[in-house]
Amino acid sequence: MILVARNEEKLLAAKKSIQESADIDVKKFAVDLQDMDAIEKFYGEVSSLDIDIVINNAGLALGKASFEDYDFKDFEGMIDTNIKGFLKVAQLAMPHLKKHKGHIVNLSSIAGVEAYEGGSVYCASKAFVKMISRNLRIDLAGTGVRVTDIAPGAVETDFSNTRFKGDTAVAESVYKGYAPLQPEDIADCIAFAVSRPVHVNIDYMLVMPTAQASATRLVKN
Ligand code: 8X3
Repeated sequence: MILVARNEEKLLAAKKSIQESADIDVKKFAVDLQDMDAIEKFYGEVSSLDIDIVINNAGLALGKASFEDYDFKDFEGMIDTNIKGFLKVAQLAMPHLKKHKGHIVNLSSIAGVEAYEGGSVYCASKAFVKMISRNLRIDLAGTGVRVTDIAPGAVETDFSNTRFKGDTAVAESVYKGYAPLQPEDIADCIAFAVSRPVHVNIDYMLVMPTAQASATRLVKN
């Protein structure tokens, strides 16, 4: 298993935790997915390894202002990770995936199918992920490579801390008053998709907390 993220300490913790429950070799690479050269370097370093499944998970929301007032740097940050980094990871994975009849799992969002106030570029970037996933299915037809797009609703992660830039009160309020999804719930969906028999391709999964019925319809107590 190859772990890729920016934070060396978190990578080390994840590696340790995985190796406590599974007897597998875990390699870790500290890579900023906004850095296209760093992604190329990473793929160069793992070129001799057999990569058969890619979980293309990096993505973030920055801010939630109205379009007119949005900090353009935040637009760029989302585009750099959610679109450019996402594309680079996917494109450089192709030779590996074709060689092994592998599987790429892209993480989009409910935001990729529903617009909401303040969502502008975040929503558009997730619609991008959704459409590229559809296109990959078409382009890869006949290669044996599988493509899955998993679109989560509200998942309790660092997502809102990042979006609201350390305003913990606002960030925490996003997940209060109902049971949000946990990262493990989405990991279960990924595990389901990649463990189907090779003739089965799960194209798309939209997964929300039971208390969430749409991007903006959340029932809180
Ligand atoms: C994250 C979920 O509700 O901000 O993709 O769109 S939401």
